[in-house]
Amino acid sequence: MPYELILSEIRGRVGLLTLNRPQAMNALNNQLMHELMDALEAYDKEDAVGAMVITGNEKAFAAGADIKEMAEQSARQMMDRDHVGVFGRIRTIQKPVIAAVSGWALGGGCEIALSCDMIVASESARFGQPEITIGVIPGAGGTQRLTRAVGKAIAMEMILNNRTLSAQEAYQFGMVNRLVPVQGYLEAALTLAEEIAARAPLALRAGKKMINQAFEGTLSEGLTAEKQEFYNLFTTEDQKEGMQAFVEKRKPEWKGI
Ligand code: CO8
Repeated sequence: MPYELILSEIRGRVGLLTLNRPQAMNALNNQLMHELMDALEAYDKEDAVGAMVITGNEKAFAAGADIKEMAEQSARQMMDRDHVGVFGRIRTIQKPVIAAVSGWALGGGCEIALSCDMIVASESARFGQPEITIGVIPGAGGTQRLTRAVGKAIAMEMILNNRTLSAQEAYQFGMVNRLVPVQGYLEAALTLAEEIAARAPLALRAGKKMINQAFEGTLSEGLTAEKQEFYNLFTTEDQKEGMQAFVEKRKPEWKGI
């Protein structure tokens, strides 16, 4: 696929997407965001891919939305071009997505990481929502997802006073799954993604959907939906295969049906 600002490749069963605007700290301009979302959606439909990893480079995952592109925009222009809506496409991805973060994950960069299902961080990662310093607030879920991820007190400090979190702090606050030395963070994310990609595809999709529902909805709605998803999985061949394989003491072979 002819992308200019991202790199995309399949490694094993993992679709690896690398933000590739290093001269601008991977600032997320409109073109880059469209390419990223197009590539994620393509891998979501691709049978050879079971999970995705989004990464940047050692210095920057992404330093936020492209300020130079936004600086002169009117509210009307921002709405017409739906700058925020393109970030929202990540929510529709059904396969697991892992962010492999090193260096700066600021503003929209932090929001992309928070929109992923898991975060693997290098020891040099730094997370922040510095929008207050340029006269705005996070617009791609930061006020909502960050607050759920790290709690109200820390989110307030980050969003109202530009506190950045070190990788260690983000790990302690439960925002990050794995904390890894810089030279190993991408491999760690790819290994985690490969492990997940080898699991039963329909159960993966149902599990992701239900956890996201827990994040967004009420407990009673979530419990009702979970029960339905659980029963639905008994219509699949993979459920029969998984349980039969356990009984026969062998490894299951998933078909995704
Ligand atoms: N936008 C545009 N260009 C950027 C951005 C950015 N967000 N970040 C860095 N760059 C550019 C710099 O302008 C510079 O370009 P040039 O060489 O042409 O001057 C180049 O990248 C290298 O950057 P620095 O020289 O500044 O590198 P430093 O190592 O000194 O500093 C920092 C790195 C700390 C990351 C610094 O660049 C910085 O503070 N960047 C801005 C961070 C920021 O404020 N991010 C929030 C942006 S707003 C946002 O994300 C809102 C999202 C809302 C939803 C989406 C709607 C579209």
